[in-house]
Amino acid sequence: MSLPADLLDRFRALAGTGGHIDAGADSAAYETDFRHLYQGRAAAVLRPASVAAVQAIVALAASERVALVPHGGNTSYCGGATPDESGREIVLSLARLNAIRAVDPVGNTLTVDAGCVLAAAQVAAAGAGRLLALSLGSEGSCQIGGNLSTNAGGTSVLRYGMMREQVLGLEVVLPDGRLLDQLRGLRKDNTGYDVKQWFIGAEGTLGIITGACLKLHPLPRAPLTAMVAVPGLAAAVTLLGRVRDAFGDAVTAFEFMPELAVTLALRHVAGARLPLAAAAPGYVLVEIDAADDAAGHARLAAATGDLADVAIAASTEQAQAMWFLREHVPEGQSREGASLKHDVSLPVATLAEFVACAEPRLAALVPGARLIAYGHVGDGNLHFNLSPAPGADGQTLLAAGGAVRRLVHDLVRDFGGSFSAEHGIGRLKVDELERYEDPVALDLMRTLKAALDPHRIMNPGKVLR
Ligand code: 2HG
Ligand code: ZN
Repeated sequence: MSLPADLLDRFRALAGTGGHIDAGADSAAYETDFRHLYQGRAAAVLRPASVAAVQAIVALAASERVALVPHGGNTSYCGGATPDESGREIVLSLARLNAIRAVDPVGNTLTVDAGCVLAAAQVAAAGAGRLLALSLGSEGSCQIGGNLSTNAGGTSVLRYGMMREQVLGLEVVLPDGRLLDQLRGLRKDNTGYDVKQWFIGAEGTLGIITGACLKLHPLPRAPLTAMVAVPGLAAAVTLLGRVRDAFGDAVTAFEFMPELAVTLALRHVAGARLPLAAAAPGYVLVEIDAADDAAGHARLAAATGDLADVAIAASTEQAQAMWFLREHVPEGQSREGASLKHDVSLPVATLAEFVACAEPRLAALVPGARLIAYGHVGDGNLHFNLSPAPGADGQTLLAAGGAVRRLVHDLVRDFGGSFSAEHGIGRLKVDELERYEDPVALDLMRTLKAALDPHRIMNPGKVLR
């Protein structure tokens, strides 16, 4: 049963002209996540074009107890923006709220609507000679509101931190329709509890972010981008230490890919190519600020030592090609067939030991399955993914998904790590949060949820049950 027709009419009127999509063929894209883990059904999709319209919609939803599912670029790995199967939830897309509100190159801030696509925000910052320091494979479609709501990570966390660290001010529509207006670019503002933090990483369960004031940084100058062949993950971690000894905080990215990750990208993604002389058990993609000169190259050569196969990008195009390969690892794996994904973080020094412990246990549970543990090694974050054995039926692997997840996440807990490094909880990891989160922290989360959203209209079933 959907919502009563007259109620839907009232919502549509609030969304304004061109501001709604009725349930049906056109709403399909909003009813499934991009991994196709979930197939929901929406009562309607609303696309308001002003903050006032978002407020009015939320106020009506609160009085009529209608659940809202905030929706950005739909790139969640955890089903965070997908409605449930009831047909009674309204998807609220922020896509039409996509203005660049202001760029301030003196205060080094960028103020944007939540529906602004990340790449557009990056371009606006670059236009003012500044860097917006969030970089993701999905930056051409993900939106700032989603980046904030999931506290997105990506490939420059090592230097600049996650999305939370880019935020100076926020504007949020609360679950009763009021507006929290903290859209300031102040670097210092010690006025009691920092309430805007509650909404970052809350995945739309406490309110709807409509605008943000973000930090800008100087544009990187003469970045050195290089790919280094390594014998494995342990060698990559050793190299990380050496590169950081040599260059300190100028290391902006340090990504690891095992051979299979690269093989699948090369196999399935047109335009992907390996810039090195030969295949190797693993590869590191490293980026270092202000190091693309003779002295920087010499220091990198000293840091890489015996690792002979090193390619330094000689042009922006070559650097982009290295990033293209890295960013298409997920596509290579998904085109290979079914996959199981885990997004874990661990103390960096234990990464290789963790994988060595997990591998034989996984081999016993899912014989022949291929491990692709890759990603943001500089941040201690591995995408600990599995693909079926060559030629094997993906269904067998997927059927073992629950047992594999338990094995991996229990081991992560034993190593003092996190089962969700950067992708968030969404709907996918609600059970995991209950199982692994500190009970006191969980209690605080539930207390906050009950206080801010007593009618549970904001993205129900995500993060908390
Ligand atoms: C990445 O780092 C994304 O490319 C995708 O976070 C991770 O494949 C994945 O699970
Ligand atoms: Zn990632």
